[in-house]
Amino acid sequence: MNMIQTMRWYGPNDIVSLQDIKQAGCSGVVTALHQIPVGEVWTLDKILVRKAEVEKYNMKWEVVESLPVHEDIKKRNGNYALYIDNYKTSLINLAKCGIYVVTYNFMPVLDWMRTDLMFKTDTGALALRFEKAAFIAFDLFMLKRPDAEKDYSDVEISKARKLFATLSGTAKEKLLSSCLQALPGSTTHFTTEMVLALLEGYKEITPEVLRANLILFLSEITPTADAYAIQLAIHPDDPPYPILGLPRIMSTETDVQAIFDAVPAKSNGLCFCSGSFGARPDNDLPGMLQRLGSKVYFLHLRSTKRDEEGNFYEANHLEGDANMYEVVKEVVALMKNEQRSIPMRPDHGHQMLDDLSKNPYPGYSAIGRLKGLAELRGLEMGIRNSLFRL
Ligand code: CS2
Ligand code: MN
Repeated sequence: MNMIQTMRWYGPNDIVSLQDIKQAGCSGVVTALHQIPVGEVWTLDKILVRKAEVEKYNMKWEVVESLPVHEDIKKRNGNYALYIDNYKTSLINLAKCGIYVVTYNFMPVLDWMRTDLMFKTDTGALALRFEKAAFIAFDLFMLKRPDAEKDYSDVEISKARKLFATLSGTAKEKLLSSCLQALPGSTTHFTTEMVLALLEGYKEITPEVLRANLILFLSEITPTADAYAIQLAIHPDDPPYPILGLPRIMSTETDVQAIFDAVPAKSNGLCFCSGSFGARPDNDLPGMLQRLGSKVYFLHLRSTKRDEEGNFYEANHLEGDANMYEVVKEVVALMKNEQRSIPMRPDHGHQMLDDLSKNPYPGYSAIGRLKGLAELRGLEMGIRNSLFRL
């Protein structure tokens, strides 16, 4: 039982080709039909076209990431009933095409948030970084979210103000464009007006309401998912705490357990992202794998380097604060105990070497991910051999 090695491919417009992914040693690909607007049905013909593209390179479309959840479902208003029906139809269509692992998230408005998409590490390679003071400066002085200052301490506000005063015009533009980066796989940006309007829609949605809406959504789709052997894999919040006053409900082990308890269907599972969970010091990554392992249907492996103030950057895959040796050891034990292979992908990678002159999707350049994948593959092989063969 091995980790099934995959990389994310953003489709025909991705500057990283299927050939590149094949050469990185992947047997499978993680992709999505990014061209279909959120909420619409993924039709059989469109799924089959994408599947055939992948199979031309002798790889399998292993995981869907993401089948996005419409904001109306998260808020449970507007056209949510139609979007849930559409979601079920898309799941059925995917299963009919032999694609069974489906990743999604329940983060309101935004997916992951970073303040710097080109943070220079000590080697000159570029990483994604979240700097708390910069984020607060964005929130208070650029987005100008109403009442935002209530969410921060005086010390935090004065730090953000000082930092903002030192930023050049270009640095301010960079900060704004990093924070307004739209969803992964899209090249468009939000505007501050758009974000403010979207935030307004969540005014009444407390974490309890959002959690209840997720539970209702799962109660509605899991009978279909179970009937078609689909494995749903929810991705944790990134960063794993509330931002911009939005509720976040998938940040800790307790959060995950609450959803598993409320909807015990087999199809209700987790995308274990060591990078997202690991940005919080109170998340015990190996322990989470021990306790939640049988529900882990997909793995995102990466590590972040945190500091006491809540800043973090994405470290090399085997470095940073996540103990990747322990994490992979738990995964190897889990796969052995349950006699199943779990798909994994290196989540993000540094922009380095020849990729520095290219313009990849943030976090998704070829060489940095190839390096991460190669290291993780070696780590897994070493652990497996030392545990089970020697
Ligand atoms: C991913 C997430 O790009 C990334 O960092 O880990 O954005 C993930 O694709 C989604 O949250 C899953 O729905
Ligand atoms: Mn992830």
